Amino acid sequence: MTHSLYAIPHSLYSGRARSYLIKNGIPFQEFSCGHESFKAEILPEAKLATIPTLRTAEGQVIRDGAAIIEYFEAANGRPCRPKTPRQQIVSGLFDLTGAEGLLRPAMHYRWNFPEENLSFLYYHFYHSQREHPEREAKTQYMMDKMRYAAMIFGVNDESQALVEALYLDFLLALDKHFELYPYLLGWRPCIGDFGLLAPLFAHLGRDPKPLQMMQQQAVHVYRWVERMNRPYQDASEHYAAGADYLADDEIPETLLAVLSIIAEDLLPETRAAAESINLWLGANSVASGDRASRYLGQSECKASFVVRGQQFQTGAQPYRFFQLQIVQDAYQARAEKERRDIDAMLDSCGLQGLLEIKLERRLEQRDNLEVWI
Ligand SMILES: N[C@@H](CCC(=O)N[C@@H](CS)C(=O)NCC(=O)O)C(=O)O
Repeated sequence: MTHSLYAIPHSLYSGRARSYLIKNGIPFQEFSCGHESFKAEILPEAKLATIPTLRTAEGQVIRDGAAIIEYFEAANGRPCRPKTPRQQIVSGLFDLTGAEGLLRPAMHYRWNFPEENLSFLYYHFYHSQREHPEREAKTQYMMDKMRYAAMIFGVNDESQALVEALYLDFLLALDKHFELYPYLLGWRPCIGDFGLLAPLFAHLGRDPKPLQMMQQQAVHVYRWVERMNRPYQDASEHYAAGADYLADDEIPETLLAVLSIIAEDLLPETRAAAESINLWLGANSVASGDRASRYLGQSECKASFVVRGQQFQTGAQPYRFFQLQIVQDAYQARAEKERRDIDAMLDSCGLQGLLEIKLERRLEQRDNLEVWI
């Protein structure tokens, strides 16, 4: 019953799925996307050459980190989805933040510090391919492609200082939280922990420049990153550790403080991205089942917004709304009183209105692709 996870150590989204498998005791073996079976056997079913992609022990191919997690969650009684209303929403918001909201600092701290990072990155990009005549050229091509991605997410000479200031505020606030609790919602990880780990492991908690920052300025966050890659609770510094999520649907003040910082760019960026994609949907005839391209933001859909007086322009990605939809559906499924409690919590951390931002069309994952419905 061993599953095969196609992933590489320095891949952002791989860290999320890998950690889920480790924490849930799901046996797997990891293969590089450079492995010959990836192109020959996996790609025809995965449709896109992205990682993580899983081949289950039964032979089913699942592309996308969220879909891999959903596969096991649905099969096993949703062990990592908190049951209570506010905790369930907060878990979803951190999943969204990890998958989409922290790409700017992740890309910035990876690509804009070549002196510290370049040889480390070169090793990983080179070794994610097998031996072949164009290996060196392909390594440079892949590195250039990803370097360019940093700009698509809105990092440039003018915005860099603010990207750094926002990240540092976020990191220090998260550090205060993990000083009290080993996981976001208490004593065990939820879906939000796995999502948040995506940028905080492969990029911000592993590349030399941001790793040093994390170790020197946010040791509790560093420990959480470490712990998220270990099968046991790994919280020995918490001498009165519990075993479950916090009781009574509690969201600690320290976590609300983190969400307040996240809100500063998550909210205006999501609003601007929705406007841009909705304009595109209005101007293009999109049939039900058509693919929602992950490259829309690279050319056609841009989001312009201001954070702390700094203008940003970023690519507007449909995937953000696929993740947001999950949180919105969870909210809608709640009773009215519970929705009011959730609203009050979101208001208290500057996220009011986030759950009302919608695209004109819903998104769904079908046959390993995101499609418009
Ligand atoms: N929505 C996908 C995104 C996966 C993704 O973009 N993975 C990156 C590596 S971290 C990748 O494979 N990039 C290669 C490409 O886009 O061609 C997920 O969450 O798994």
